[in-house]
Amino acid sequence: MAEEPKPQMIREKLDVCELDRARMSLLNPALIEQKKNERTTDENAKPVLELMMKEGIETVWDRFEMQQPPCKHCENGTSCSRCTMGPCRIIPPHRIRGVCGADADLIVSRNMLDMIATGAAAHSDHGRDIAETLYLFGTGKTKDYAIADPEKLQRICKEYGIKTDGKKPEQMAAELGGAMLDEYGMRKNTLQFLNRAPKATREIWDKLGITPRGIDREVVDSMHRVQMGVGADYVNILLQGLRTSLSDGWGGSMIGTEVSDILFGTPTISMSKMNLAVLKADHVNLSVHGHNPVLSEVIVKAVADPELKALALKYGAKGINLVGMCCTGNELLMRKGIPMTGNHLNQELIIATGALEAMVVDYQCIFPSLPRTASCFHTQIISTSSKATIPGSFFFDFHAEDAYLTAKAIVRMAVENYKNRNPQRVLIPGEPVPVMAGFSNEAIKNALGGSFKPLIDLIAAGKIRGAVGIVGCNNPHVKHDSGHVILAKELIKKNILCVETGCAAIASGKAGLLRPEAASLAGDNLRAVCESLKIPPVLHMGSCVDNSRILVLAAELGNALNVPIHKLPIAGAAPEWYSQKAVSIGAYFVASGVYTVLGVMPHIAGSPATVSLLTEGLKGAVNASFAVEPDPAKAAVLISDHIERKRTELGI
Ligand code: SF4
Ligand code: MSK
Repeated sequence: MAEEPKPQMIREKLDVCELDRARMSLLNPALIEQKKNERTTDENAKPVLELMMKEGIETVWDRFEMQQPPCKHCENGTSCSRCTMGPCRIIPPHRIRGVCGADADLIVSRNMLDMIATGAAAHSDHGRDIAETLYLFGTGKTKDYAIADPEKLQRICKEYGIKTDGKKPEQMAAELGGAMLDEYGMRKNTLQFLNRAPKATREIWDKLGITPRGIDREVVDSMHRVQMGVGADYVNILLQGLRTSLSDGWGGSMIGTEVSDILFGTPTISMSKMNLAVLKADHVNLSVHGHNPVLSEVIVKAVADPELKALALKYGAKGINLVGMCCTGNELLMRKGIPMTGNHLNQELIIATGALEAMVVDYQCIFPSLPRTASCFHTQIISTSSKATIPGSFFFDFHAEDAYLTAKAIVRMAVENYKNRNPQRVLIPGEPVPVMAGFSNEAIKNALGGSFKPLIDLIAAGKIRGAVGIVGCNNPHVKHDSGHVILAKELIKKNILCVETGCAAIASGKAGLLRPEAASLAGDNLRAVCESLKIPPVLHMGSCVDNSRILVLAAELGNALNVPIHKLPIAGAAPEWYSQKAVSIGAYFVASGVYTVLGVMPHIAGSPATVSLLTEGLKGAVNASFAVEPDPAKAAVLISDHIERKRTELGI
């Protein structure tokens, strides 16, 4: 029998707590009280944040303060360090070009394209890892996965033109996985899921020359264009940004979502719990953080392993409590109902509860600081991707081929670490909030009786004025969760349905908006709809890659009404975004025809031409644009006005 793998320590175990604390100035109680309330709206997070401030344990907010004021040139996007003739900054009136001659428009647009390509690469590489797992399962290289949704496997095979008659699931999986992996290069020169978009939307892309040709191809093309001395036209560069983002939304991310559903199950509506209080004082607590469900799904099985459960009892725990964080957490919450601890700005706080035995991370949105925070507690940080090794973490080189053995080894480490917990240091604040999650498009249709027609009828009748996708991260520029929660509350009051993903959905969950009872906060008409369907007015649709579900929803509404996406009474919003991935999401929303309001200004102000193109000029190209509005209440007005305009244009 194969042995469980042993972890490798990346660099060395960090013992930096006292050193780090010595750098922090201790705050007086009044200041701690003030900062706690300024930094977050998450009531369960506040006592933990207070403890960290009292003990001088650094958090993301401290580092944010230390970084102020930011470099003005970086903030405006007008600094460039792409080559060693620089670095260069644009400082009018004299320094208006870099050494190579690049002006502010070129520098800003190249920086923007770089962000989009980085975000698209991250999402799409995640999608590739999932498609590869499907392929490995199909070709018999791993026995640790199965097909959880055979109907979807058949359906997507048909979409890809793969015959299914008489074929075993393994064969279909191998052929579909292979066909999807082909879409990363340029052998096909097109992406299958683009065909889901309404014809009129696809014609806009074709006319503009932004139909993506291959997922990797667009990312590489973008990287080529940001090299010094390639293009000098900011419009051309930004249009490539749109094309690359479309290869993410309708390509890599959509593959990630659909194949995750095939392998792990298409989400169905179910209840769970959210916030730091889902940790249990008398259990081994193990958190999964990051984005990719390929490992975490197997950890779900390993925590149920009788041998490991018995081991937990032996160490004096009542059991093993698996909890989620950020989007890996969202993947497990959506499909398995695993409780969620919190979103992006909660990741250091969960360690400071003193009740976490292990934080298992895959990739994306993981603070490099986590092992430093963990050095003040007993938590072990366990990294699992060779793309994302983190100094101070224990590393397992995770592969789908021996997934279960690795998962068991990880859970065993967490269980064995329980004895190192100091009960005096445990602070699990308050009570968890119930949440209803699992709103895949399939689940929404089921709730509506089998199709989106009732939703379309409700929108046409004005009972629901429209729908808004609220997505994206947390960012210390914004009081934690406030942008998401205020925006969602304002919109539902106006009878606008909110569909959410990522950290936005977690913010709403912690604030109680994912409970059916939250219908009482909605306008009369939306409230009546939610009450009759027994659903909340804010629907949790999944992780960051699951923004592709929002695209599919928009496409299906457009196809049903026979209109391009830009004519629908819908919008997008990212009130607290921070990540390059969020820029790619925003870009594919806009490129698909969805007006999108950002709560945080991208680093583009140094090029008025770029600002004007993104907020106005794109209307003439893709019939949608970006807006920036940091005040979520004002953003709600912008969105509501947009939705009403679209309704009038549609004659409803
Ligand atoms: Fe300066 Fe041009 Fe080099 Fe950028 S690419 S660092 S602007 S010389
Ligand atoms: S985890 S990309 S902070 S949503 Fe997807 Fe949250 Fe943004 Fe990461």
